[in-house]
Amino acid sequence: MTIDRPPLTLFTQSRNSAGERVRIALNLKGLAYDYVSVASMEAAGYRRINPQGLMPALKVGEEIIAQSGAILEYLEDVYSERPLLPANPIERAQARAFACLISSDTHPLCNYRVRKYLTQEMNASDEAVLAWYRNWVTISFTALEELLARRASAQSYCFGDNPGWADLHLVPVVDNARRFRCDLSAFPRLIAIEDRCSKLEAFRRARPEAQPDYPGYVKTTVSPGR
Ligand SMILES: N[C@@H](CCC(=O)N[C@@H](CS)C(=O)NCC(=O)O)C(=O)O
Repeated sequence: MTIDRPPLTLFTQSRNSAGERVRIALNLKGLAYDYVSVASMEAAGYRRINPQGLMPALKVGEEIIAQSGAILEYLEDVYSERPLLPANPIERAQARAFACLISSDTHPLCNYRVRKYLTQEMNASDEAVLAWYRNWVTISFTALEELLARRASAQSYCFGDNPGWADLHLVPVVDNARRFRCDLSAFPRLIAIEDRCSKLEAFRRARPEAQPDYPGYVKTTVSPGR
């Protein structure tokens, strides 16, 4: 069976951590794509692409896929030459579970629209919202750190010696935690992996400040990561 591989367009913006996951995946798989900044679009225009209005969305030929998890599954199915998931079924499931802890149980609680609701509708102070954010990060990172501690052998990345599914979820959430000045001192394994990933070109090219719509963006040639 021949699998169709139409051109890819990613609707995202620089500070879109779910979109950053997809940007890293595209880079790790060596896929070219067009970048469309949702910041440059009318809200109604983007809702015609993704009725939920959240980023990212991937246009594949004339079809749209929303939700970073669904986009990652699509890329993994169609561009399987450089897999992001481990080969072993148990490890695949564990890598997905690690990622879900971030994408399903952490990110939705800390998302901009949730923080905005707390402030604007619940009259929460900035300090209360910060405490809310740090609470969920600490709970999640404690579990993620323990998951890494329980691995049978030392590995360079979350699940194996190549960066993949779990790592591309980890890096943006750590970056956000730093922006909110969360105390990360209890999570040395997470930070060591995030540090290793951050030196790789695929991750560096996906960072917010490397995107053309980042405020003050300066186009530079990114040298290959170590
Ligand atoms: N579950 C969605 C989450 C998408 C999401 O929450 N995106 C955020 C940015 S990281 C967004 O569009 N936020 C806009 C807002 O909160 O108004 C996914 O994984 O794609």
